[in-house]
Amino acid sequence: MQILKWAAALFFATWPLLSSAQALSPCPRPQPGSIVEEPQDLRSHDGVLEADLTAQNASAANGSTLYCYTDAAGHQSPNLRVSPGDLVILHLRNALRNLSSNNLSSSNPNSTSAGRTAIAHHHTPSAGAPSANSSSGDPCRSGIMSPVSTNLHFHGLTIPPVCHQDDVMKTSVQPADAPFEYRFRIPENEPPGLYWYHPHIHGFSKEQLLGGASGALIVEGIERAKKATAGLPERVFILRDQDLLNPNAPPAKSEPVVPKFMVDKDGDAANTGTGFGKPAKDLSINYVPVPYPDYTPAVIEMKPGERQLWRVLNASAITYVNIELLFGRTPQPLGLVGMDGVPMSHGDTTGDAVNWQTHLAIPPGARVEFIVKGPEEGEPALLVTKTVDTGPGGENDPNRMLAKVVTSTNAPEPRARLASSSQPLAAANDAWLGDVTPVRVRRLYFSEKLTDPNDPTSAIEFYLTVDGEQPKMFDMSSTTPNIVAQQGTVEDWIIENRSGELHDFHIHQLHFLLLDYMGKPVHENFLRDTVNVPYFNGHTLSYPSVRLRMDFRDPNTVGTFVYHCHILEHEDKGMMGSIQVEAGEGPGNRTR
Ligand SMILES: [Cu+2]
Repeated sequence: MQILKWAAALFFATWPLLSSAQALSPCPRPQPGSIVEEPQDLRSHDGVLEADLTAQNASAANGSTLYCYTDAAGHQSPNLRVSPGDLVILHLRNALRNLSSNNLSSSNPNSTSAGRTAIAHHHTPSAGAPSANSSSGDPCRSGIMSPVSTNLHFHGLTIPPVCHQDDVMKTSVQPADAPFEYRFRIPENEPPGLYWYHPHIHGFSKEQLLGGASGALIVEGIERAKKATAGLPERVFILRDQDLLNPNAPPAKSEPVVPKFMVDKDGDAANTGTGFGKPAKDLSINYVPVPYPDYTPAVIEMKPGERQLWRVLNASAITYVNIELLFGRTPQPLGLVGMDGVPMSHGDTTGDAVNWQTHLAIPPGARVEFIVKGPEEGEPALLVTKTVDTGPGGENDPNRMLAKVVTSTNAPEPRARLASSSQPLAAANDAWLGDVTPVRVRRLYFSEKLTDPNDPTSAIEFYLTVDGEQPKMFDMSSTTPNIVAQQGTVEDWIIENRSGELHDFHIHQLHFLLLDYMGKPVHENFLRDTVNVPYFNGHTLSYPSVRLRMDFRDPNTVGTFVYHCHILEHEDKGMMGSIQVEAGEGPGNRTR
């Protein structure tokens, strides 16, 4: 009997090989259909959150590279939970390995296949190509952008764009470097909500994010801004995209339409315009993959009829989502209370306002926080994403399931619960952004160009250009910012899309107010840090555009940072610009 047990143990330990390799991987991933577990919480104590984060990678069975962060206990991509005023100290260790057999096909942006183009990876042309063992010298000045380089961007936080805080232009940590210290203070006026961290290595952002290098950062206290959330259990759901697990499978027989398979200029499955067909990427929810073609849903457990706050981050590299919660076939009301880390809405002095929606579009990089009520026991419930029209040049983001919500009175309690009563959040000191007169209007535009206009298969370049300037791929080594602005001011930026695919504008360090969408005022009473700019269909008299009021009033915006398309293969291939915000003269402004 004992021998049998031993034999069985040995058998299951070594077979199938895939599972044992998975278990040893620093970035293990659950099987499709698994229960959605939430990231571990790392909380601040006595005003300090100090943690180790190790950037890791591993080869996946399908040949792609997995990336993750692990904390000191080995937990993957933990939630960083902080309060305004807290000091954050992170020791970032680079344990990335050069998995070069994969890099040839998936990680090397210099590959000429599938429309990839050569880009500058280094600030100083004199420095040689980095190897896995090379140290950069000073990580603050390195600027090395390679598949094994890493750094951290804290998406949405208004913290200074300087080394050891939130600089991504020069900061780069190599595998041979000592652990690199991030040390910054969460501003006292940082709005409570969902932010996130991810590497920002220009040229390799897409591969690292697709591999899973991302995690949530939560600024506590949303219940102080939104009374309806007080006392609610809260959940953190991170949607990521990844290379298809079953790239050669035909669409499921249940699909009502089987559109022709086409490839776009990035080499991804092209938008079919039908809502069906092979997606450009698979999606996962908290690392549980939901693979094409069957989209076996993950499982979210909750108690029947329970109200919860769901914090959802789209950490995808290139995939748009548009989520719905269906009971049977009926979309349920989702009580939106926060967008891109900022509680909605301006003018809600009582904290009672909840913005009820039946679907929530989340571009890559964006976040939504909303109240849901669980289904009754036995009631079929599905979290799905509906198709997003990315344009004739865009990727295919079809309709698909993400997770089924399974209720039972025995469902485990969520790990975190919001405080049941709290001091209301102090009103903002600054005037509402919509009421401030902009000092100027700038016009920028997204565009794309084939390197050989006569060869539709030639490499494509991506641009984000200040109108009047020559379109150029972003050059990390350039010391001249594309835009210079003054701290203490606000500006209006009109962002046009002159290309045939959807782009996703994002700027570091600040939030903006969407004023006009496609030329029409939208009267939004909340802020964003990421916004869609619809594609040009070739027929309208003017290009599709958004008008944004950009907020440079906070002294923490002083410095040089970037704005870019958050479709990361566009950013990696040049769709980025830099802005220098010069210190203002107002009282209380720090000097640098
Ligand atoms: Cu784009």
